Amino acid sequence: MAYDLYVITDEEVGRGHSHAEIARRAVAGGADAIQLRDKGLSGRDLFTVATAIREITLHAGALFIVNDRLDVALAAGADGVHLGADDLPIECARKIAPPGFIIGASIDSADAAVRAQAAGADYVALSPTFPTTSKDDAGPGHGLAVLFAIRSRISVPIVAIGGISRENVDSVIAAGADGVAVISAVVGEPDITAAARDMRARIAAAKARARG
Ligand code: TZP
Ligand code: MG
Repeated sequence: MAYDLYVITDEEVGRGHSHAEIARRAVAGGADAIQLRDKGLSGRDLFTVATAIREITLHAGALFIVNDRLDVALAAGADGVHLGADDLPIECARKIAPPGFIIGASIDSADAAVRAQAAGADYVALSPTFPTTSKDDAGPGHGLAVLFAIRSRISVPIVAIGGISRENVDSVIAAGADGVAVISAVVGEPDITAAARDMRARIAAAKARARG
């Protein structure tokens, strides 16, 4: 499963584009995974949007992950759910989810990454890797040294999230990230598809440089 370019939908950053339109434009630019993230929608509205994005991602061959809500993710036929410290514990989600269902976890340290992997996470996201303005309570960035430390302690993929830009994506991959999850660097750009394509190419080039 590829998490190289993991685009998180955000209608505020997306200048009037709907979640579905953001997803459509991002996969057209080669996004490997789309996360539906909206803290304000009711479960019913989130389900409706999730159903639309499921169609878009299936056609594009991209992964579809729902933020926070395992119930919505399962009901919409998503590939997975992304869970943070305030969401269902990973072990609980694992009990409910069918085999093969992806559970991603936000973590803030190498120890937390080890615990998340042991609990059954399929990938971890270092949150936030750098400072971000897209999440109010994100806190300070943990930085490349923490990313590097995590790499030697777990085997599941690591996604860097928070403040990832075209300028720093190379350093994040070099520090051991398997992919980057972004809002502003893609969703906030005037041409979402072109921005996704550019980030995707930068990630591929960085991986070629870092891993040979
Ligand atoms: N979780 C941790 S940081 C973040 C989320 C949802 C926001 C990432 O947005 P950006 O604009 O790529 O920094
Ligand atoms: Mg959450």
